This record gives sequence, structure tokens and C-alpha cells, in this order.
Amino acid sequence: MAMISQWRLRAAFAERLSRMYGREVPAYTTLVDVSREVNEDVLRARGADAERLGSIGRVTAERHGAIRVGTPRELRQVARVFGALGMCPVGFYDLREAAASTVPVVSTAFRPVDGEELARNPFRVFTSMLTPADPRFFDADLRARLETFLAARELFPPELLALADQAAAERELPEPQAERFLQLAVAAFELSAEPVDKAWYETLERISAVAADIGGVHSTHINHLTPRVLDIDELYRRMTERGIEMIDTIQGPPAWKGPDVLLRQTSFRALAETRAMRTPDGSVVSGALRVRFGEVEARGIALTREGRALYDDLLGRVDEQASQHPSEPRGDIARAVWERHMPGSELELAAEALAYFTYRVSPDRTRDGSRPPADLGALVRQGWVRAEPIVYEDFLPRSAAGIFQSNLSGEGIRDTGRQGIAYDAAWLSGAIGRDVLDPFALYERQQNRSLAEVARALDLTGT
Ligand code: OOG
Ligand code: NI
Repeated sequence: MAMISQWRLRAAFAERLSRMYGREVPAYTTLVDVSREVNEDVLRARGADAERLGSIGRVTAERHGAIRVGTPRELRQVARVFGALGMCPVGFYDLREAAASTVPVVSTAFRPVDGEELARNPFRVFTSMLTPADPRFFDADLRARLETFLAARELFPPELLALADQAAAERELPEPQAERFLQLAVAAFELSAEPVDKAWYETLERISAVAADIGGVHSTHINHLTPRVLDIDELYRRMTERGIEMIDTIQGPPAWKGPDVLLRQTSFRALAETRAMRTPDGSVVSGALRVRFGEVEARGIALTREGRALYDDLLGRVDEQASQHPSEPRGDIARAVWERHMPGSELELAAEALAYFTYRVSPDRTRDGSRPPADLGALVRQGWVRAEPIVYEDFLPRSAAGIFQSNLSGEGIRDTGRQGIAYDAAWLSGAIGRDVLDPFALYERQQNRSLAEVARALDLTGT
């Protein structure tokens, strides 16, 4: 019998999710079409250089989704479903603490971790969990009602979880089971047609639209699916030309003359979708909710801890200058700050250990009998070794909070007079029941492996 491997399951799941989302949210299809057009144009204009951060095949198929759940128990189930697809929890994002946030969640991202798997299909899902125990958002009474409501619902049918466990254990599924698994998994993330309890939803909405989206209904859903584009500024212009109103900024690093680093994202606001609502007297009326939106992203080079500290520092400088010069466009301020402080070439990023690279012995250097230098910078400069950028596979907390925030209808409430509960990656690992991996450690491991290989090939050990 034909066996379907984990990466094929992952690719098929991403594909089917994309088809479902396109049927239900037509603006998503526009976003995908425009992204494809931009990518083709960039490929034509820049040639091989356009594929420096991933093959066009990978980039065209590449998506990330986002879901939100209510409890550690639900998160453990999510981990089983994504575990079946070879995706592990990576990174801890505390969106309660991101700038001016009123978003009561902590998050991680499920994604493949090793290079080969990422190259096959890098599908990832930003996954957030509500924090009902945080007294800045929920009082004791609402917390209790919320927890009771969440404890009583079932997001994933037992059959789906059983198939997921089988796929994770055997690293593949026989074709018929794979088909069943994919059907159930896609259905679990579809928007439910079940009537929404209007009064309960609105009670939560007064505290936070995110709390209502998560805890106001009996199911979860993909709330956006994000294609990857090679020129996000051009995409932004083209979407605007087509009359789709984007949020007013591109989040993350500015457009500038240096290399793309980390992640730039933008989105269009959630569209009002008709939903059945049950009113307190039991009748069902037609209402509208804004819960699903569109987002697009451009990915750049992964930064090291030092590079990331520089990024965060520059973000602070830009904030400061933007508040001093409110009439100047933030993008212009950011570009000027970056051009002053961020190294403008891959070579400099590598030499200053600000970004991660895969190092490979260069096949074109002729063997003239000379000994290679021991210093990595010199090896690269003299052409012994090539530095290929490692693409950033993760997310940015402040951008994520911005994406959440731009899609909330109400302002939300956060009682700053109260002390929040501190959560961290270790806590989240305990809640999920598996290690939340450190993204820096993953990139570093990839870089170090390549360096060890270079040292072996050039016989540098001992120098
Ligand atoms: C997740 C928002 C964060 C991103 O790309 O940063 C996100 C959500 O709205 O649930 O997806
Ligand atoms: Ni997103």
C-alpha cells in the first residue's frame, strides 16, 4: 500500500487548507495571485539572486497560518496534530507584553526544524493560547466562566488525534488513513456554521476581541493564511491599486538598501462575515463577525542574538524619533536609522556575527597550493568559502501584536494597576508537554554544522 510520509502530509495539508481558505475568503485568493505575479517579476528581474533565500518552488508554496486556542489541554492536542506533520513548537512569544498590547495570549509557532524538511515544505502555524488567569484582563468570575466553557468543548475529534499519533510514531500513514487524517484536520480549522451565543460572545468582546474569538465559540479556525512574497513593497502597491485596503504600515524592518533581514509583514483587515447568532430568548438571527483576515510576508536572513539585540535597539530609536517628529513618515525615519547603524551587506553581517549563514567550501577557487587562512572572514573574502544566508523561519512578537491589534474591533481592556502572571518558554513547554525549542539554537546548530564541514574539507583542524 502507498505510504504518505510526514512531509507529504504537511504539504498536502497546507495545500488543502489554502484551497478551503480561498473558497471562504476570496480576498485571500487575490493576495495569493498578486504574490505570485510579484514573485515572477522579481525572478525575471533579479535572476538567481531572487532565490538566495529559498527556491522559487519553496517560496511559491510557502504559507503560514495562525490559530488560537483556549487551554493547555487544547494546545497539547494541537501539538499532536502538527506533530503528525513533522512540526515542533519553536519560540515563545508573550503578546501581552508587546508594545501597547491588549492581547491576552502567549504563543509559539509549530514548524519543521531541520534544513531538509524546511526545503521540502516549510509550512508553519503561529499558535496562540488565551491566558484567562491573567488578572489584568479577566476578573475571577469571568475567568471561572471562561474556563468552564473551554473545558466543555472539543476542538479535535478523537479519531483525528489517534491518526495524528499514528503518523507521528510511524512517520508516515497508509494512503487511506492519510486521506482521512487530512479531511479531519482541515475540517477542524474551518469556520464553524454553528450559531454563536450572542450574549456570551459580547461579554468576552468587552474585555478583548481576541478572548471572544477564542472563548466565545465551540471551535477554532485558521484566522489567516499568509503567502510569502519576494518584494513586499511592490505587493503593497499592487494590492492598494486593486482597491484592497491594507493596514497603514509594513511591520518589521524598513525598506532599505541593505540585505533583507528577519521578517516584514503587512495585512488587510478582517472582513465582516455573516454568522448565525443565538440570542438570549433562543432565536437564531443573522449577525456579522470579523475574524478572518489576510496577511503577506517577506522573509530575510536570520539574525544572531547580537543581531537581534541590534534590531530591537533600532526599533527603540525609531520609536523615539518618530514620537519627536510626528509629521515625518515612520518608514523614512526607520530607513535613515538603519542606514546609519545596520551593516549594509551580507559580508559585514557575517563578519560581525550579526546574522546566520551556511558556510560552504567554494568549488571555484583554484587549488594553487596555498594554505587557506584560519580566519573565517579571510576565508570568505579570499573566496575559499561561500556564505549562504540562513532564512528566518520564525516570527516577531511586536509585529505579531501589531497584526492582532490591527484586526481588533474594540480597543480592549487591560488593567495596568494589576500584576500580570509571568509565563516563559519553560512554562509553555510544561503546558504543551514537549520542549518549546529555542530558534537561535536551531540556526546556530545549522551554522555550526556547516563550519565543521568546512574545517574538515579544508583541513583546518588544528590551525
Ligand atoms: C496571530 C498574529 C501573529 C504573525 O504573522 O505575526 C501572526 C493571530 O492573529 O492569531 O500571525
Ligand atoms: Ni501571521
